[in-house]
Amino acid sequence: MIWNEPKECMLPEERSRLQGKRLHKLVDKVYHNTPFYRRKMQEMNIMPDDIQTVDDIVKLPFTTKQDLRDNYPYGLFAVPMSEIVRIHASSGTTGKPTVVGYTRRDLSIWSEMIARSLSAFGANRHDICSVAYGYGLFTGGLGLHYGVEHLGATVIPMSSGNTAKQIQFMHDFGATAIACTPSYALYLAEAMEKAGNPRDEFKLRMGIFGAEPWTDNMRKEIETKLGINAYNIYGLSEVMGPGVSHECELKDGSHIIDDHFFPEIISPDTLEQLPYGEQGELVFTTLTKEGLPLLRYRTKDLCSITDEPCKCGRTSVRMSRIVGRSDDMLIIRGVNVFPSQIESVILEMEEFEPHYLLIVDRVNNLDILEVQVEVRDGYYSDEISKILALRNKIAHRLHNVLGISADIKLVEPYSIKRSEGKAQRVIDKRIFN
Ligand code: DLL
Repeated sequence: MIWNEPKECMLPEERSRLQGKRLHKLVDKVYHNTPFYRRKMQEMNIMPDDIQTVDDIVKLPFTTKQDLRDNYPYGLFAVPMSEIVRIHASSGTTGKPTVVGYTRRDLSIWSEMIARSLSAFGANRHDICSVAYGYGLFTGGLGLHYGVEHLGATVIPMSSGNTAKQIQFMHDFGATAIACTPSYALYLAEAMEKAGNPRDEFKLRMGIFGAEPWTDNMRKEIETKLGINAYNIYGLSEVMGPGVSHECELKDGSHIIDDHFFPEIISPDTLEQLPYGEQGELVFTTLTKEGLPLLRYRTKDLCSITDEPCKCGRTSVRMSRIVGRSDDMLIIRGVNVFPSQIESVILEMEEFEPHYLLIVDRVNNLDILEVQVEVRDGYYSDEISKILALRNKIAHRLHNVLGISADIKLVEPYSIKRSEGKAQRVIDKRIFN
C-alpha cells in the first residue's frame, strides 16, 4: 500500500516545484537563524533570493560532520531550545559526538516517513513489530518505534541485546516483523536455530534492516535463514534517522523521501554534482526540518541515484545500495577496496558463513589484508588438502574481484564475534600520520 499517495506519487514537475519552494524557504530561514550559514553564505556572496529552484542548489555551501562537531553541541540548531523536544547523538569513534535536535513537527514528519517505509514493505496495522535497534541516543530504536505506532501496527520495544529474550518474545508475542541491523538478523537466525523452536511456531514475515551496509547476497542469506522478506531502510542521524529512504516490495533501489530531503550525488574530489546513474557521494538538503536544518550535508556514503520511474507507482528518486563510505574505503597497496566487495564474494560461495573480519596491517612497508571467514558446518575439515583447496578457491575469487591478493584465514563456525548492533568488520592496524 502507498501510505501518502499525494506526496509519494507526485508528478516530477510538481515535486520539483515543491522542492524549489521549500528550498527557498529553508535558505531564508537558515540565513536568518543560523549564524554559521549566514557567515558561509556571506563569504560566498549569496543571498536567500538567489535560490529560487532546485537547480540553484549548486550555489549553496556544503555542510560536513566536522561542521557539526565544531559547533558542538547546539550551534547549528535553527530554533530556540524551548522548541526542541528531543536530542539524539551519534558517538562516532573519534572526536566529539554529533548532536541532533528535533522539534515536535520534525518528530511528526519522521514518524510519517517511517510509516511510508513500513507500508512500502507491505506492513499494516495487523503487524507486530519487534524493534531490536538500540533505544537511546541512537536514532534506530526510537525512530522505528514511533513509525510503527504511526502506522497503527503494534510495537515491541525490545532494543538491542539479550538475544534469548528477543527470540522468546518474538515467539510468544507473535511478532510478524523484526527491525534490526542485517548482521544482528543473522545472529538471531543462528540463535533461533540453536534455541530449537521450529520455524513454523514463529509468525515472522518481514525484516526491516539497515544502519550498516549490506549486499543483495546478504539479503538472500537472511531471507533463507529466517524465512522472511528482507527490506532495506536507510538513514542517518544528522539528516533525520532511519527512513530517509526505503525499498518497496519490488526491492529495486530505495525510494528517497525527496519531498523532505533533496538528494544529490557529487564527486568527492571535485565536489561537482554528478548526473543520475553515476556513482559518487550522496548529499542531502533537509527541505522541511526545523530543529537542525542542513544545507548540502555530505554523508560520505557512496552510491548512485536514478529518476527512472519505479513500477510500484512511487515517483521519487531512488538510490542504489550504499557501496561503502568514503571513509570506510580501504586503500591496500594503492588499490581501493570496499568491505562490501569482499562480503559479496564470501556470500556467493556456499562453503562459507556470512561472518567475516578484515584485518589490515603494514609489514615491512607493505599493506597486508587478512580475510578471516567462517567455514560452514559440513565444509570444515581436518584434512589439510581440503582446507587448502577451499582457501585457494576463495583467494582466487577475491583476487579476481579486488585485483590484489589477500591472506585467507579459514576459521571454525561461530568463532567470529557476533554483533548486536552495527557490525565492526574491519580492523585497520596501520598508523597513518
Ligand atoms: O544508522 C540510522 C538508521 C537506523 C538507519 C536504523 C537505518 C536503520 P547513524 O548511526 O547516524 O544512523 O549512521 C548513519 O549508517 O551514513 C550509512 O553509512 C549507514 N547506513 C544506514 N543505513 C544504511 C543502509 C543510522 N540501509 C550511517 N545501508 C549512514 C547502508 C547504511 N548503510
